[in-house]
Amino acid sequence: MSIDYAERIPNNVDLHEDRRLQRALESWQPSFLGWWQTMGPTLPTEDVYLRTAMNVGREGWAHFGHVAMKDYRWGIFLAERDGERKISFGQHKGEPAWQKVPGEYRSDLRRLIVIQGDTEPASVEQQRNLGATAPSLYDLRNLFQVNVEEGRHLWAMVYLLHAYFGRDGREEAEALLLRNSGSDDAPRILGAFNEETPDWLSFFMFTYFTDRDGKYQLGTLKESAFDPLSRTCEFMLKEESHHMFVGTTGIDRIVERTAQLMVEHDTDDPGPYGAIPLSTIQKYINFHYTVSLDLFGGEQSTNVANYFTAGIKGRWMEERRKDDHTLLSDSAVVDAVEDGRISSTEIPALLGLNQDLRTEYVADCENGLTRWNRVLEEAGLPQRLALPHRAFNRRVGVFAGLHVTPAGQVVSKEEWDVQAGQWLPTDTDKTHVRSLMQPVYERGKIASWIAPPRNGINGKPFDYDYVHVA
Ligand code: BYC
Repeated sequence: MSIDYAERIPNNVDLHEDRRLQRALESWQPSFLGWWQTMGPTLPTEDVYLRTAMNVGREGWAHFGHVAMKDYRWGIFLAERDGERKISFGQHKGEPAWQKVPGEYRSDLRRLIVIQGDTEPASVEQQRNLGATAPSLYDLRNLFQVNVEEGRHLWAMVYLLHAYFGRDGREEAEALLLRNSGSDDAPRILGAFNEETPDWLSFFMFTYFTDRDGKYQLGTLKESAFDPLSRTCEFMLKEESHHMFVGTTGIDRIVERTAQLMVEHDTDDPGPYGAIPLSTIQKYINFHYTVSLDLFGGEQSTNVANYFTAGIKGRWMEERRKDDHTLLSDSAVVDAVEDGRISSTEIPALLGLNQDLRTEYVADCENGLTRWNRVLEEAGLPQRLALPHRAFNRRVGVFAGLHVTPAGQVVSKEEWDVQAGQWLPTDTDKTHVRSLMQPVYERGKIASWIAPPRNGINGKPFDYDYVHVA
């Protein structure tokens, strides 16, 4: 399954054997490159130490080297095909996985692929100006690595649209480059992808919380009966883990630096010493976690029940679940709101699958909090960070419209409005964070508000020339 780099579009799907498809994708390629030039990273660079996929096998799949970003070889890489693969859930359980799109599921599958595809370029757009304020060359390189791979993930979805959905697939592929994050006229589809990522604290929170939604959604699409989608997602997940590593260790290093300055100056407010106060970090957690919870859709969803029954979207770790994988007679308890109070209700399990996935995600998010609190504990500090209640600050699902504190108490709108500034980043918090965002492009140097990483990339030291800024 090695990748053919002699082709104009690197791929491991024998693209040259289907001239029509190859031509269609080659005609989309300039649109993609045009989008990258106008909506991609704004900082001019000569080259960046990037990894490029070489094969999709388990070990040593990537090559590292300095590359001019516009010459990055975006391509189409699917995980290896298992010719024996069977559908593992839903009404087609036990049947061979589909190599083509069944007519009756065409529009649902296209919708899921378009939603997934839409998030990828959206995140590049959100992050496009961050290069101007990078805390180190190491971090700058990681930002660009994330950006080029999100670009590749767009290619992954565009390949599926072109190869399996005919003319409307090609139209959707064009439209993916026409919607833009935060645009009034043509915004991105999901809420979190229209929010700003104006500073590096937001970037690390985004890669921790929002990329992690990506991990879970891709994990469910990897279970799909539509085999090309499954294989695409399997390889995307491999790339995705670096993005979450960037988020996790980015926040580790911010908390470490904050704790260090709090101890050194014996203060709760290390802001004047060039750090980000814990209270601000907590507010950013509150914001990014809750907008990411919205990405799981409603607690009760007929869409998700239909996707599961059809076999097009499974559950996280479907094959490890100890049930019949059809869920026809199972029930689940999901969140509800009754007379303005948070409660729960029992519903058919199929309708509750968005919350099933959200629950897996929440448990995973907790791991970060444990890590960051360990950093505080090791510094001898009594403060702790926490995830807010899942009903706090929600716009999608049963909690939308309810006013709930981070501790989970329902309050009036007036009370919520008075206190919101203690829970979510205020203009003052954002201004302080932005004031710290001074670029550091010198090898081996780092900004005041973040600790250096423990290790460099691919065995290189921290002071390696990861990026040559133009
Ligand atoms: N914003 O039945 P419901 C990633 C709509 S991130 C706006 O509860 P469903 C990445 C919904 O469309 C992963 N609208 O929703 C991360 C529906 O509309 P219709 C991206 C929303 O369909 C970082 C209505 O509300 N992938 O990869 O069960 C960097 C009723 O909703 C939202 C996916 O999301 C929202 N947040 O679940 C780069 C996977 N939520 O039908 C990349 C594909 C719901 O009434 N998507 N609505 O017009 C899906 O599986 C599902 O569409 C969703 C929603 C989970 C998003």
